[in-house]
Amino acid sequence: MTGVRIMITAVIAACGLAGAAAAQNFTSQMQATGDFDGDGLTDTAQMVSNDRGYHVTVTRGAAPRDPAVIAEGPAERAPNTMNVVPPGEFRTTAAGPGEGRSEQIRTRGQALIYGTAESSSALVYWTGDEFRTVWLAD
Ligand SMILES: [Ca+2]
Repeated sequence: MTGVRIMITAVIAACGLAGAAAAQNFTSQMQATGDFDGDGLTDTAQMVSNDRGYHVTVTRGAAPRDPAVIAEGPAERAPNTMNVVPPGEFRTTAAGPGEGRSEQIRTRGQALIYGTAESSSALVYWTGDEFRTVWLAD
């Protein structure tokens, strides 16, 4: 009897898990850390997506309860790359969303580049007061 009861319990548990998995939205996540604002504290960039959409946030080590929302959008446009890059010069594209002109940007600290591997990429860098996002030329 004990063996039968254990087996029934196992079947019920398996059905419960399958139902829970089917009801849950698919979620993916990427994370990268660096010192994006140059204050010596580790900052964390995170991209979370599910079937309702995605968002990218950067949380400064100095303000752990106040993440900055960098980007949001539909799930099908969710970024699939996220990298920390050292200080350098970057050329923005005039074709991306925003001001519609190309610009040369010199970053003073670590920055974040996220995007889709086969398409667009965005640079996120600290201006001294806030995070700014620009679209990069290929
Ligand atoms: Ca920092």
